[in-house]
Amino acid sequence: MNFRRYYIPGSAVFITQVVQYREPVFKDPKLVLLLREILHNVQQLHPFTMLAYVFLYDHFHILIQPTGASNFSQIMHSLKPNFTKTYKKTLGLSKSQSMQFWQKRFWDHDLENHIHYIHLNPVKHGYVSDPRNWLDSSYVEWENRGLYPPAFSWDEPQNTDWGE
Ligand code: NI
Repeated sequence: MNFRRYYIPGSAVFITQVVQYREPVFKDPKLVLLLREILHNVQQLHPFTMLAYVFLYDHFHILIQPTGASNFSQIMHSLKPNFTKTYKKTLGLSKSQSMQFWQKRFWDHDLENHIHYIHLNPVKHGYVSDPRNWLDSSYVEWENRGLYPPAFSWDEPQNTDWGE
């Protein structure tokens, strides 16, 4: 794939990453925690600001803004194998045992206004009817910043075929 398609240095990038075979592995809160930790570690190596995120059972969406020399493809190519390596370790598997944890590709969109899409995603996938009730997202943080007025209408954004 061509990572340079729409890439503008320093601009926010919307990324969707799906687990291989859509296994709902992130029903396990320990694995959500592990994903958060690995993201944090990757952030030390490849600085970025996490503008919005949501972790679902078999995929995640993040909106990140690289702030250093690394671009989003370097960030993802650090995140995916690092997560898999650590996950294998927790399972007691050796390094040589192969595991395809994530789907090979990820979707990226060099657009900035995807925060609503991210926060609405648990509703879209039928897990909750109110995005506030999905705790593994940045919804409440953005609500506290005043992004969402009390009568915010949760209509599905139009023209958003962004992968998942
Ligand atoms: Ni989704």
